[in-house]
Amino acid sequence: MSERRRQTRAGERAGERKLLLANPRGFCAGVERAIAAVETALVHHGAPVYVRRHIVHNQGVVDRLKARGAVFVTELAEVPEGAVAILSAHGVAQSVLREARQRQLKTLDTTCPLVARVHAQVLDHYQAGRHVLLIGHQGHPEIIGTLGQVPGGAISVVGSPGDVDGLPLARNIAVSYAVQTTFAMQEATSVIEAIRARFDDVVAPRASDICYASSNRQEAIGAIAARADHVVVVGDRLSSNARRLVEVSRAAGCGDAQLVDGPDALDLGRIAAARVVGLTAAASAPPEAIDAVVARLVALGFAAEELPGRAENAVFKPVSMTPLDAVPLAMRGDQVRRDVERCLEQVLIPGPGAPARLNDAMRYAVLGGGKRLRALLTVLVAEMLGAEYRHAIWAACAIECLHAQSLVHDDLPCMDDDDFRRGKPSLHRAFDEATAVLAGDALLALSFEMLSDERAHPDAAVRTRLVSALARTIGKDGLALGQMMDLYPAEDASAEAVALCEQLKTGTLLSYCVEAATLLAGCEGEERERLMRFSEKLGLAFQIRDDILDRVGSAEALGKRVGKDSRAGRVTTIEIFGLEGAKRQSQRLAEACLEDLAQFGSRADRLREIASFAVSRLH
Ligand code: GRG
Repeated sequence: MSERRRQTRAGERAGERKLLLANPRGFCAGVERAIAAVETALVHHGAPVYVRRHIVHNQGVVDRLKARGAVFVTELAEVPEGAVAILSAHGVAQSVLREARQRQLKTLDTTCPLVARVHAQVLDHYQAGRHVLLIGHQGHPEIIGTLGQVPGGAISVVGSPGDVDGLPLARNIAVSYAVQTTFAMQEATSVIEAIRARFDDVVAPRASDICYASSNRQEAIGAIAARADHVVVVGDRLSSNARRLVEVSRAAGCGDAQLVDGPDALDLGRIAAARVVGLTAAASAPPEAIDAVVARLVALGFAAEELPGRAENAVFKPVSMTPLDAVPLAMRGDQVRRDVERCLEQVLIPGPGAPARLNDAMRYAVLGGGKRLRALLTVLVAEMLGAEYRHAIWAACAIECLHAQSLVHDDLPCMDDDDFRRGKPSLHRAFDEATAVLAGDALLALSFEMLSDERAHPDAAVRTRLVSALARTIGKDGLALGQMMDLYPAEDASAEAVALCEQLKTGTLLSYCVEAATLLAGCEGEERERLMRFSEKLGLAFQIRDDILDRVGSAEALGKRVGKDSRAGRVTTIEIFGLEGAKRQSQRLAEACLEDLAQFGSRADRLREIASFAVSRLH
């Protein structure tokens, strides 16, 4: 013990008994947000609402919410179909979200935004081909949730430097690490050091994964514990961050520390001889429990003293009361666009030492633009059928690469000769024609490479079907043929020939989105047939709308030149049926889409929205 500390302790022993109150302590923004979500849901949706597992690790909080009408369950199977199900702040595996969707629950997700950030990073690293080392406590709900973001085996959980040394992994594999948000800072540091010593290629999180609340509470009690005879941590035994505060206190030099959930749990014998007691509280400990423990200690003769600490001003957006599956299509589209963008960013990282031009051109073509309608369609059908979201996003990215390729080649002077696309110069304008040809080729190759990768689906037979179906979609009887018919139309183009050309040129890729989703979900038979019929009509309706927009749309909204079809003398549905006739035709197709979806009930509501978007869109 240092001289200064010895003197301080002596001074404190001479005076009255002190209770040093650590700051910050108690609720964090993520816990407040999760509890408020249950309270608001009880008002908004009415009791009962079902909460999967402890909303936060505190029995007092759980009991209070139970008294107000919340029903706590262990698994979603216990929740009646169609009821409100609230997922805890610790986050859940993707399989839980899938189950919620399958059972048509009205799901509210209170996952702490800082945990959600870790989920997103883990997925990024997995998609970039890295093995993830997750520093945390095996079996904790947060770890189970994070593990469930990627396939089994893609993550190893390590809790100590010894765990790292024992990993059956080669030194030269690419790894990244992530940390449980409530882990102890010092322990994490030693595990990270072991990771850096054990592997050559290590990517760290962009910022510390340990959340601000855990770090601040650990730092504050660590400083007090050094001069306290005893530390009291208010919290629940189940709470990881509470237990870390006990460990940190001991590691900081305090001889004894106890974890209590309220005043009655205090072991007074262990405090009897203490002159200086430090007190902190877990991020899930409610204020009334903390106040009651402080009051009991003050009644025992301790003089309470608030110590200064870091100010906390984190505020999270409240949990939306709109169930996950009922968020507007536009918002769902935003999420898919974001996830597609992130995934493609990972896939298109330039190779080390390779000249950047080709990769730059591919990025120019595929990143940061487009409605991502094909991606959204793939994801929505996959979700409706119960496929995994990450597989759907991966396949959706492959499809977006292929789509970008077709746009790049379509814009070339030897094809449609367009110098503007997605609101910026076409690729051959921004680079040059040879680069545009090669970037298109490389995007085409990439789409197949992605579909044959395990990240598309763990079952090789499914991957083979994904690949061969795409080959059929774009080849001599698909996209390429449609483009050929467009470039070299028959002299006497009939309505059927025009419809076939439009169907092949545009509809086939939209159909492939649906087909890919059925393959990912293992959907066969009548359901699959109905969905494929829906996709064919959707594809044709979408292309007819494209023709209409080329005639009457705005170049600004579309991000491409308009009026090209008539200038090029192309025969489209408009030339056959007139503008109004084409509009009626696309409307009829959208209505027929709804008939194909009738059997799916409310599960297909999103697809109905897509059909109506396809024929009313302005861009
Ligand atoms: C793939 C082998 C192979 C050959 C390609 C060049 C070509 C042959 C085909 C061209 C197909 C093509 C570009 C059809 C037009 C489809 C269409 C309406 C595109 C516009 O789609 P949007 O509006 O675009 O969804 P964004 O930019 O929003 O993604």
